[in-house]
Amino acid sequence: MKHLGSVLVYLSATLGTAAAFAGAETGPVWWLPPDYSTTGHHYDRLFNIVLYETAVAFAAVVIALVYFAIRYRHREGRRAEYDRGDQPKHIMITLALAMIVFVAIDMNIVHRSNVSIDEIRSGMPDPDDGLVVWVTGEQFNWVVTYPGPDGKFGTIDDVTLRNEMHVPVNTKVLVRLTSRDVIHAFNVPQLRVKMDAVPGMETRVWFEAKEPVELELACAELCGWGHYMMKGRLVIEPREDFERWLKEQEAFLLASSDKGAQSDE
Ligand SMILES: [Cu+2]
Repeated sequence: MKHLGSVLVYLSATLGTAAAFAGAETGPVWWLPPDYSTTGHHYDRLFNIVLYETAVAFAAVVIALVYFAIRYRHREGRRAEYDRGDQPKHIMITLALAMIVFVAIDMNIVHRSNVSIDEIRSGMPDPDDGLVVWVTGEQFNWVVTYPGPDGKFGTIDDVTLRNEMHVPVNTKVLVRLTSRDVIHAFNVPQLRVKMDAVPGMETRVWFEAKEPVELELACAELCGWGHYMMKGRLVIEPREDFERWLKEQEAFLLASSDKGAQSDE
């Protein structure tokens, strides 16, 4: 029984340190890609919390293991004794340790994830306001659709592009996702955005970029032999540039459909 107290103090102290450390605001870490989004810091913070807490718990376990291995090593004249570990004090130690890990690590992470997810979900723009883009995954392209001049999807003036997406900076963008064949995943690491595109249903994800930049739009779901080359260009640009670009696409579409109509005559 005499070690129970010291073991518990040791574990609560190390895990308490971990929790305090992980609670601190953490800046960008060199192994994470730069974050251009307004919500990315939530994910980075959770990533760091999980990393630090599990690292400290791992260190605590290894240090305890090495300590006991040395403390109770073989010595002349000392006999090893077999211990079934089923006495009340053993069960108490085990339960107490499990409770400390559960409360200090698991519940802490679950609580912080819920707070962050609630905050990100509550920021999701309404389809009626802000920019809405339909993105459809297909083997092996991202098909990007804008509603065109009439502002409605599914009409003749929709602007559809393959593997090219433009959005204005400092604007909430709602991405409505679906897939034509298998499950794909819309992924832009630098915006901390990842959402499955599932055939037969719509999923939604939103982001707001803080600065103009050109990024790669990846597929994060192994979707077939061409998965490796399924990528698009995501251009985040000032609002004027975005509007000019969209006008150009609409004009091009109009001109080509006019030509098509003339050649039919
Ligand atoms: Cu894919």
